[in-house]
This record gives sequence, C-alpha cells and structure tokens, in this order.
Amino acid sequence: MPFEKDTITACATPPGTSALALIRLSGPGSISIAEKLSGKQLPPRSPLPTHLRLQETILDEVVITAWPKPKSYTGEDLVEMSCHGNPIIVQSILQAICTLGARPARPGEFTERAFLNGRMDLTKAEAVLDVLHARSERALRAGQRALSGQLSDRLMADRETLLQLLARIEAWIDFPEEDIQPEVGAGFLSDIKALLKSTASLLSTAPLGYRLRSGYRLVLAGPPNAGKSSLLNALLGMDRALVSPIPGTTRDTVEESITLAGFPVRLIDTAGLHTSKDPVEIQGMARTRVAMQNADLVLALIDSTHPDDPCAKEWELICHQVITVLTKSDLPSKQARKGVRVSAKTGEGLDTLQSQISQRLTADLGAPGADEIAITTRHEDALRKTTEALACASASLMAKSAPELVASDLRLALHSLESILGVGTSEDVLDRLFAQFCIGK
Ligand SMILES: Nc1nc2c(ncn2[C@@H]2O[C@H](COP(=O)(O)OP(=O)(O)OP(=O)(O)O)[C@@H](O)[C@H]2O)c(=O)[nH]1
Ligand SMILES: [Mg+2]
Repeated sequence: MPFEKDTITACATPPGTSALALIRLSGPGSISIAEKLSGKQLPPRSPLPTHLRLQETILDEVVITAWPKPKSYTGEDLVEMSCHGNPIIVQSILQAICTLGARPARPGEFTERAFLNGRMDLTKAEAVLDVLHARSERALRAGQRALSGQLSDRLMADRETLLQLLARIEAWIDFPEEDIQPEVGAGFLSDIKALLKSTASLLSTAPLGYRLRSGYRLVLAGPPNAGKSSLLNALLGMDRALVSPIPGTTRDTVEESITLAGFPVRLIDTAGLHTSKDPVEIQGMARTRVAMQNADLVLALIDSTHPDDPCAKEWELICHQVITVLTKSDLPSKQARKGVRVSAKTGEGLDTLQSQISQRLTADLGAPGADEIAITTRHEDALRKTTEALACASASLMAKSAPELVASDLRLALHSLESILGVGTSEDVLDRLFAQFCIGK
C-alpha cells in the first residue's frame, strides 16, 4: 500500500557555509508549498530559476525542480531547491516551508518513504547508506553494485526458485493421488542444493562486508618507547599521537583511519606492554590486550636499539596475525630478530611495511572481484536462517519425511530470504536501519 501522509522537509547537504545547499520536500503538499513560495507553477522534472518569498520578504534566489509522484526518489511528490549555502538562508527557507504545512524530516525519512512506497527494496536502501559512508574505493564499489540491484537480483532469483519449489510440494500435498513425488520429481533436491550453494556463497561475503564497513583493525603493540606512536604518525602522515622519549607516553588507545589496498584500515596505537604497578598503566595495558585480541593484524614493534623484549612472547599468545617490525632502523641495531626494518624518522621501510600489510589484508579478505558483493550483519543473520531451513528441508526430503515438513521448512527459508528484501521486516528493524541515515537522505 502506498505510504503518503504528511509533507516532510530537510536540508540534504551538510550544515555550514557552502556554495550551495539543497533543500528537499516530500509528500502531498510539497509541490503546492514550493509553488506558494515561488509564486510560479512548477514544470515537472525541469529546473526553474526563481525567487522564494514569504509574504513580501525575499528568502533567496533558488533553482527548484519538482518531481511529481510516482517516479521520484521517494515515490511521492518531491521538490528539490538549490539555494545559497548560508545556514541562515537554509533555516529561513525551512521555517517558511514548515509554516506552510510541512514538518522537519527524521534521519533517513526520504529513503524510508522510498522503501515504503516500493521505490526500492531494503537491500537498496541499505546500499544508499553504504555508498554515503564508504571509506574506501572497494567499499564504494560494493555499495554501488548493491544499489544498482546486484544483491536484490540474486535474492529475487533465489526467491523465485523457492516459490516454485513450494508450489510443487504444495501441489503434491493437495493432490497426493496424482503421485507427483517431489523427492523424485525432476531436480527437486538438486534445486534445494543449488539454493544452499547460492546462500552459502553470499554468506561467505559477510566478513568482507564487516571489514569494508567497520575497517580492518591494525594494532600497533610493543614495549614502551618502541616507537609505536611515531610509526602511527608516520603511517598517517600527520602528527596524531604524542611522542616522547619518556616511556609510557601513550596510556590509552589512539585510533585513526587510513586506506590500504582499497580498504579502510583502523590504525590503533596502544599503551606499551611491560611490568608495572601503576594502576593507570595497568588499565592502559588491559586496553592494549583487548585491542590485540580484537585485531585483524598486529604490528609487533621491537626497538632495534634494544637487545631484548620481555613481552615478545605475549604477542604470539594473544594474536593470530603478527608482522614483526624492527623500529628505529636509522640507529645502530642490537636486535637479532627478523622483521620489517622501519624508521619513522627517515621513512625507511614504510613502503615495505605497507605492502606487507596490504598483502595480508588481501590474503585475509580476497582480491577485489568485478562483481563483489559484501552483505551486512542483518543479511547474514537472515541468510543463516534461510540456510538452516533449506538444510532441514533437504534432510527431510532425503529421509522421505512427510511433505508437510519439507513445505514448512521451505516456507521458513522463504520468509527469512524475503526479510532481507524488506518483505515482512519488523518495524523496529526498519527504525534502527533508517536511524543510521543522515537527515535529508
Ligand atoms: N631515531 C629514531 N627515533 C625514534 C624513531 N621512532 C621513535 N623514536 C623515538 O623513540 C622515542 C619513543 O617514541 P614513541 O613513538 O613515543 O614510542 P612509543 O612506543 O609510542 O612509546 P610509549 O607511548 O611510551 O609506549 C621518542 O623519543 C621518539 O622520537 C625512529 O624511527 N628513529
Ligand atoms: Mg606511544
């Protein structure tokens, strides 16, 4: 059922001063409000330069485009106004629009309306979020693919197969005398197995999706004064963390993002690990250990000017993935251990280190594919349920159980699969999802 009640408005561009700002209106009153403010009739889908006036006051010189329903972003009457990017102007236009009957939009409400009006399924609405928030080229490409419908097309194809399987088994339940035995019927089991393969292949993209959205966690660990903060700053190319010759300078974790091999990478500098009775240092080191445990990769820093490191063994115990880094390579070395030699001071070895990190990253998450899709944790949960239900249906079929049992599992699989596309998705899931959007989108 189409969703259309009130008219909403918001500024779709970020707050602050800019050359232009974009104000949007959506809902039944949007075109008439814009026509009242401009005093002109708006041609459909054609930009119109005009002035906006409230009573006798000129609000701004703007360009207005009206997008009549149903072929607009939201599926409702939609108006976009480009005005000068001064927050005072933006505010006065928004106020005037609200005076004429609109209300301020909630975060994501334009996209929510697009979804509720059937302009996009839920995977595409989520892809809008991915495209807006992508922090690397690879994340952006994956988001754009989902937005263009590659994920929903795959899910729709699986849904179609499931519907056909259900129709076949229900026909057998309803007309058993016809003796259409689905377990021996053409390809019934192999269709379920093909579906299982398809959902499993989508499920396998979940770790990639998680890393593309949250970033690959790269932790810099080592004893105090090993040069962790200096290396963090050198990798970032900016002076982010405090550096000093006093051991124990960094007491808490310090995080910053960079892009490596097309991935968003979260660099996490930590408090140095050593034996200490200082309660603040003990807390800081506890955070270091948590960061190491949650890391995708740890750079284990060893000061090459020091012969030994009492905590070195701990890295191997805590971390799965370690690259040993010998720091301060510009100074004479007293270390026999092997590792990537770097100098935060001269930049020596940084290229080698970056390419080793990139190699690990690609080994962990695979090289970018031309049709790469990266599902979200919401998709992952639903796909797991789909897979479980399909596996049950397949087991029941092989055990020659009652066809009603197989049908019930297939219905469950269908229900979970459809929830990914937004069919029957509960209101609180939708609320949580759209709340992640910015206002005006
Ligand atoms: N010569 C030289 N000195 C370095 C290099 N990297 C770090 N240092 C020096 O080593 C000292 C410690 O550096 P930090 O980066 O603060 O070391 P840290 O591991 O973060 O130390 P904590 O925060 O105390 O655990 C500082 O005096 C740095 O200037 C380097 O590549 N070459
Ligand atoms: Mg430090």
